[in-house]
Amino acid sequence: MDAGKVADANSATTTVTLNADYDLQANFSTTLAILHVDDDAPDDSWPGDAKHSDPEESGSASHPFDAIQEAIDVALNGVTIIVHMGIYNENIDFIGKNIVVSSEDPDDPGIVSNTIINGGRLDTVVRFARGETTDCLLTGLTITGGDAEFGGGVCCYNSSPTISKCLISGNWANFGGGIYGHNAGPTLTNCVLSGNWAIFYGGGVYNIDGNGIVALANCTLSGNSADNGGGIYGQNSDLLLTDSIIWAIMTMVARTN
Ligand SMILES: [Ca+2]
Ligand SMILES: [Ca+2]
Ligand SMILES: [Ca+2]
Repeated sequence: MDAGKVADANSATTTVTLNADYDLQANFSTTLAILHVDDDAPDDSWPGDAKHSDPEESGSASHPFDAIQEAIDVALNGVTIIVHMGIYNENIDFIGKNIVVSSEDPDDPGIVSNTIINGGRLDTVVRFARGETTDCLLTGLTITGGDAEFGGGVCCYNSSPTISKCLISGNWANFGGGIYGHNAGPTLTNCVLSGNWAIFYGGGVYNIDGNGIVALANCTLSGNSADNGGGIYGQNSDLLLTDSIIWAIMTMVARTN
């Protein structure tokens, strides 16, 4: 039985009658086209701690969520999530949604460097692993504090998101300190990847078995390091570099097998 098929999406309430024991799962989505996330909104009882929230939080401008993942979870495709300045201690997953997650102004470096997702060395900071397309956009945030086997800062698996105007810095991994792609074709424009580190391959970027072209345009990679491919390591993948700079502690290795 699929309760979603009997529910009226336009109704505030719905009734489901069960004639046996079932596990019920209800997925709630918002009707807002723009969602706001702010870690210190006026009605948030505990700024900086997403466990204690504004009781009326809805993602509206006046009652924003205090965690980015909360907004992603209720967003429909095409929604824009505005992340207001602050530090968000999260490991987020776009869960297949083609949405925009943006800081207040991706063109303002001061805002970008002060709108931070810190993965707390717990996992990948930002994950795209359910078929996100180029319509899925992450823009104007700082991604740091990642620590994972694959992709400390960003992990793209079976997906081709767009990442623009982000600072991806200080992330660790076994493979792909800054960004890891597998069967993926992410597009990076106007990004800075610095100070990321991988134990084995791809301090800045590691891409294996690419699906489409990994494209970097107007990006700067500096001070990334790894045993192999400090800047970028590609294996069985195509890389398109345009107007980008790679410098400091890097070796570029491309291998096809
Ligand atoms: Ca704020
Ligand atoms: Ca809070
Ligand atoms: Ca909350």
